[in-house]
Amino acid sequence: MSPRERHEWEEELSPAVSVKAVRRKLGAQQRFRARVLEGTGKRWLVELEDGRLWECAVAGAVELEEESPTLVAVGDFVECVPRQGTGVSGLPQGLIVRREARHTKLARYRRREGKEQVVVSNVDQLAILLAAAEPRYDRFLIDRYLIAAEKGELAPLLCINKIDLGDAEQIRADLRFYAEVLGIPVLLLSALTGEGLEEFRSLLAGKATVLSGPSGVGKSTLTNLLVGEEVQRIGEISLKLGQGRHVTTMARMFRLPQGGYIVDTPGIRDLTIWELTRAELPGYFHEFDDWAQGCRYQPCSHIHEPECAVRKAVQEGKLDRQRYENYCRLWMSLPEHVYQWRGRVR
Ligand SMILES: Nc1nc2c(ncn2[C@@H]2O[C@H](COP(=O)(O)OP(=O)(O)OP(=O)(O)O)[C@@H](O)[C@H]2O)c(=O)[nH]1
Ligand SMILES: [Mg+2]
Ligand SMILES: [Zn+2]
Repeated sequence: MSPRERHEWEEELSPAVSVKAVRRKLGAQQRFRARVLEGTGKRWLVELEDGRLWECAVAGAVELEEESPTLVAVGDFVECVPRQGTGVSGLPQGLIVRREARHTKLARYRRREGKEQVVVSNVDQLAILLAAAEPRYDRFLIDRYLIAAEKGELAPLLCINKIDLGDAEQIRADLRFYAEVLGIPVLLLSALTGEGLEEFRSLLAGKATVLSGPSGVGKSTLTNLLVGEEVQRIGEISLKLGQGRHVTTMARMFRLPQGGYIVDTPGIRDLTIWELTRAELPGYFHEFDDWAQGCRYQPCSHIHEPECAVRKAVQEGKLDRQRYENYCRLWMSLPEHVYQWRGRVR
């Protein structure tokens, strides 16, 4: 493509043009359905249905089956048309012209930008990956992840890596509630000794799973083991902080040898749930359901109302105290009214 032609092409696809104009320009070209594996916002690696990889830019106007503040995310199913030449990666180039609706998502609320950010879409499971130590897991984070999973329609798995550094008995007891009351698989793993890896592999087979958790817990180490290749760089634990230093900087999706996909993601510092109000919160603490009917006030926030059956059950040791404390902490942090994204995509 000559520089002159390229210039015209870019102009045609600038954000100002309409979907119709792009259709007119590209109408005759065959479209290929593909899945987004990784990307930086400007350039996306996609896998075509026949397994070919393309490096894609996003067309100035993309047909969207469903709007979202996140135009394209890892896991999205898209339609692409070919472009001439090869990209910076050396792969054939393409252009994303359409994005399908997302069936599931792992998202978070970006306070700075004031909107929801989709980290990964269309996967089946969320493996909440934490560590027995360095850094030690925090149950408050688990409880927020479970809400994110339910909102995004992802099946949660609770994985505690680095069990070689912790007391397995004590951790199992601490997390018994999740397995026994909520029925969530709890896996104790060690990428170092291989403990728990067979069970983990069997839960991942044939499914698409996103690994998410704080920096330094071993997401990339486990990804390499599961993929069977050194596809991801591993970080060192900072001695001073006892945690990782955000080695992984973007979400990347890989095929698993036993079928299915795994998505390695950057470590999170904090997880803020998107579009969640105080009034909705009790609905995510399912163990409260049976007790809540006995509260004097309906609805009851289980925080300050008199004759609250949930609080009574906590006092009597019939409900998990730590869960209730996390509920209160989360309730305090939430707005009365829901944040609503009302913008348009271009
Ligand atoms: N003792 C022990 N160390 C582990 C285990 N798994 C990973 N590590 C170490 O933990 C450190 C961080 O591992 P990474 O895989 O880079 O962690 P990450 O979760 O990908 O971190 P970010 O990319 O920053 O989010 C490395 O030094 C690993 O060697 C384990 O099971 N036991
Ligand atoms: Mg990593
Ligand atoms: Zn109550």
